[in-house]
Amino acid sequence: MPCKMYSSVRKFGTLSKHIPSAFDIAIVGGGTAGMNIAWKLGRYYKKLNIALIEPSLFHYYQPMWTLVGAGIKNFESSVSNFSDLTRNLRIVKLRDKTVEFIPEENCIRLATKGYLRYNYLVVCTGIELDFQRIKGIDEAFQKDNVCSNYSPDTVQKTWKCLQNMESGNAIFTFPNTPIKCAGAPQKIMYLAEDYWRKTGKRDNINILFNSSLPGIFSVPKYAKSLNEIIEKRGIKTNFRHNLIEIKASENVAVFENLDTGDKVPFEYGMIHVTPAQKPSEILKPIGDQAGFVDVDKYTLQHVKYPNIFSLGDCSNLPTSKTAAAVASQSGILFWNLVNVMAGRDPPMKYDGYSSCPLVTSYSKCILAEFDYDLKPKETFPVDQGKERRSMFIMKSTFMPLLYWFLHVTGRWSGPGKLRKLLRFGLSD
Ligand code: FAD
Ligand code: UQ1
Repeated sequence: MPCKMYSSVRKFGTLSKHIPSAFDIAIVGGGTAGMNIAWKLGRYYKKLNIALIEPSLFHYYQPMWTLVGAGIKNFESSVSNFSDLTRNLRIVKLRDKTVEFIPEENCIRLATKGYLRYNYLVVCTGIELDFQRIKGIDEAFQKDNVCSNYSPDTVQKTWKCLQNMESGNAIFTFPNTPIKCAGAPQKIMYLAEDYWRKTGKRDNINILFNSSLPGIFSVPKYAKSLNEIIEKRGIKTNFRHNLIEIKASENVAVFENLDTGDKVPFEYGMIHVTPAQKPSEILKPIGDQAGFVDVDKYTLQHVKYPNIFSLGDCSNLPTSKTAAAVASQSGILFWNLVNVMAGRDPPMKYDGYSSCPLVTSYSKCILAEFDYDLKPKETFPVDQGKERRSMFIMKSTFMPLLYWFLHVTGRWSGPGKLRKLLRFGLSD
């Protein structure tokens, strides 16, 4: 479908005295993906009229929350002001929420500023947390023994839960939907186990990983290592168990056995909740059946609207939803978008690269890296399936620096080049 250019758009007038209502490129969402893309485009295409639409005052480095929950980092180190990150970015920044996509008209509607017309659109609104699928969750969060690393409102409770826990069941859950960072629900469990062992409480605590999934991790190489750790450290797993209710007054969590349909109650001393997650309702006009933005898995271009691109957690790219995946996607999307704008075919193909630093203790980490085929695609010339101190230092010290100095300034597009350099001459 040919794109309607914005000469026909003048009737939309201006959003305000200084802001036009038509843009060469509109970027919806200024999180991990939007910030990187906005900087890439803003830095190299100064003549383009670009808008970045983001409602939040804050930008979160969510991968830090695993370490915040374990008391290793403070919450403040995971937050930056959106305005600080974009001060020198010479594009139009609109603090507003997109409430409607009208792709046939090359148009979006903003909650307060009205309609905005674009020639090209990049959609990166992330994935929404759906805590309300768990009956009783609001009352449960009032208690000291219920926490979640997944929300900025609850992540600081996790460390208190770990410290307060003395005995009984410590339950870590994994929901029955796609989630961001599929490793995060178990990383905090390994950290908790290490903490309770070091503080002499471990013998009184029974650790349970109650997951909707059928196994510990999707990539066989890393699943093998993780199963060995679980066995060695006496953690119990209940797969195909989905949390549906918390009875906070009784300290009971109810799980549905996804194979039999039975409702199974578990008493808990503490519970770490990973909520169900879903794409935003507003994505429907550009979404697939599940509601995620429907893009080609290699080019990141929309399958129906060629002037729309998407990346990150809101897209239907069939890989693990992580910041690491976003970084690799950002380079591909950038080159494909600018080529399509110049009338050429998208030249770059995304191979599904994603990565999950699986922190397994206060000093060790398995750095999982893999592609669409769930084949390891490791950056470093060592066996990354082993727990390593070097990888823990990479996760806790190097990655935050990389994120704040390279990623959110658009200078990082994943470890592809680093990998080529470090693994020169080595096979996969
Ligand atoms: P987000 O970064 O969530 O950004 C979405 C943005 O869109 C937000 O700023 C939001 O305000 C905005 N938005 C939403 N709706 C609208 C709208 N209607 N209009 C305009 N703007 C809108 N990844 C890793 O690589 N490594 C890790 O170790 C890791 N650990 C994690 C641990 C935890 C506990 C969590 C929660 C995540 C972790 N991740 C990790 C995952 C990573 O944070 C996400 O995959 C990544 O942030 C996705 O980027 P995104 O831009 O798609 O979404
Ligand atoms: C990465 O690129 C990234 O995004 C910025 C992450 O999120 C914080 C990661 O956790 C990882 C592991 C990568 C990949 C980078 C390297 C150096 C392997």
